[in-house]
Amino acid sequence: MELTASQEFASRLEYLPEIGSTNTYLLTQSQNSADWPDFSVVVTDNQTAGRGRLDRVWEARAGKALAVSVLLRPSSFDISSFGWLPLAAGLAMRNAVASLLDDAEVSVKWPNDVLVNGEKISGILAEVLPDGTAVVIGAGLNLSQSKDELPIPTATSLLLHGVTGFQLDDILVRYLAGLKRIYDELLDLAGEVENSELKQELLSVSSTIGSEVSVSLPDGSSFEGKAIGLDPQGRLLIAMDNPTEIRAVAAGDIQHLRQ
Ligand code: BT5
Repeated sequence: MELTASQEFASRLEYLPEIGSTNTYLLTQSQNSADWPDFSVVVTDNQTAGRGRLDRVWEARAGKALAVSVLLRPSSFDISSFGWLPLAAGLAMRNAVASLLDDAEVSVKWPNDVLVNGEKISGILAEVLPDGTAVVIGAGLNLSQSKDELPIPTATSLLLHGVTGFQLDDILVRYLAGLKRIYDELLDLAGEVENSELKQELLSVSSTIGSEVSVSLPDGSSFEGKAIGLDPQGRLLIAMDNPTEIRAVAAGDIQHLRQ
């Protein structure tokens, strides 16, 4: 597979014709190994055992979806700011998708589902290496599945929005170039995103901020409120009915109730 344009942005780029999970592969390979520098990339168009957040499954058809994982070893900030990395990836994927579509609303649902006209086209899974110094950011993007080849009714693909005849390299380079630009900004900010233009950019593409939401936490509990912003670690801030109470959510699922 020719990935000449994408190669420019990766310190190391490995294309795998078939793999269970690009995240699992990169996590395993890069542990205790200097062979995988910052911004190493693993990519496939045939991921057979893709993983979602909270042990869910990410489904992909052979040759019809992109799976890409990027190893990030931030030099200027530590794990306390790692929450920004998956948000950065969501923004990069949102911009990549938006650059391919003319007439569609492309947004990010917190933390990092990319939605086209409200339907999910991409999901992102961030996993920290056991030593806490690096993160693998995996992104799945639906390319050419038809509606009945997608796992849920509210999923969509680039093909379903009229994008045809594309090369994997063309799609991948849009994502990697965007992620590199945003990651470099994060490095310059040393993870201090509060008061930055990057934070404004993240807020501007979010369909969650400003919405009434239902939040389901990993422990099974849930509550409702209004999503009002991001805290200094990238957690979602929810204003509760009680005007003095604001909750910060680090991990969980969001359902949009109404704008
Ligand atoms: C995600 O999880 O959306 C993160 C998906 C990350 C996949 C990438 S691919 C490269 C890397 N390697 C991996 O093994 N994983 C990463 P979550 O927010 O938990 O959403 C999962 C849910 O999305 C599932 O329970 C389904 O409802 C739905 N889903 C599964 N496959 C989908 C698809 N192809 N398109 C849209 N929705 C899907």
